[in-house]
Amino acid sequence: MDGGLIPWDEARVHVLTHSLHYGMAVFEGMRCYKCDDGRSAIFRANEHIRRMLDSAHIVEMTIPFSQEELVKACADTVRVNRLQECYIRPIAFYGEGQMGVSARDNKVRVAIAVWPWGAYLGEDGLAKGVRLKTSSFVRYHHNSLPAYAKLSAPYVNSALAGTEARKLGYDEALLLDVNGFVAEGSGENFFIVRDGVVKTPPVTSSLPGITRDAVIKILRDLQIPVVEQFFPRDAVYIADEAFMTGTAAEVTPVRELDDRRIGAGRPGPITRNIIEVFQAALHGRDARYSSWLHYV
Ligand code: PPE
Repeated sequence: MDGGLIPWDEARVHVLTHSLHYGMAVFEGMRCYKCDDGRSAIFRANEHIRRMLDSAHIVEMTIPFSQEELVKACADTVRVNRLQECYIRPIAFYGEGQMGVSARDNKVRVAIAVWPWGAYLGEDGLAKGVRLKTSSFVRYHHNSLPAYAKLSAPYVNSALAGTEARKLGYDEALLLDVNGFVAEGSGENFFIVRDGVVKTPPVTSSLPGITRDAVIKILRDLQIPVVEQFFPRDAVYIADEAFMTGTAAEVTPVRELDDRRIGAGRPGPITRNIIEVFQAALHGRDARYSSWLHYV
């Protein structure tokens, strides 16, 4: 925290921490995996930290550490906690001092926490596919909140959608954008497959996911056509396959939207193919993707 390693219980902040009140914080989520050779590696650490610095730049927050220092600090935090596999959460936020929405002179604090985190949408969902509900909450327009910045405040939109879907008995929400096109899940990007072509919405009302980017690269390497295109919810109803991507969710198959079965109602061949290659990449089994691994 703020450049030093401190015990978990001492990682505290004041109640007047500015970002706690107004949501102006930038963060990341990464995963560290135990590779087949026994070493642990953070997946695409540099890309995640670059996005964190981009997020800070978008909201004019100055993070007092370089990309290199932040990547090293993430690896150090994993190492001292002796975790072979874990989730990594770096966050930069304004500390206490001035109050008021636009106060910007407070110290920028930076913390990195690590902990073991299992299947985001459940082991069952990962194996058999999850059930989604189109959300009554619309994904915010990029002129209201920047789409490319991973900020804390917009997660209220995600939390409202995610909680609503779970209360209704579904595994996760699917949010539409202000034009009514499919945007993303509360914490995942979204893809469909029909007639062998994979489609995902362009990132205007969704996070430019690093897992999304990895999956697009894998699809191109598999010579499976993939296009970025807007589509309405009914395109999902009639899709052959659908899946979600994210650091926490990895590649999670989707078996239903709004009670309509998608394809055969179980993970389809293209989804399974992607999962296999993605898992090989994460665990250092595929040399094509070795540059994605940052060994701790
Ligand atoms: N969209 C949203 C809204 C999102 O939160 C994430 C990640 C993604 C897309 C996928 O991005 P990427 O991880 O770079 O592939 N969500 C993170 C937070 C989850 C949480 O509940 O906290 C994550 O997966 O780590």
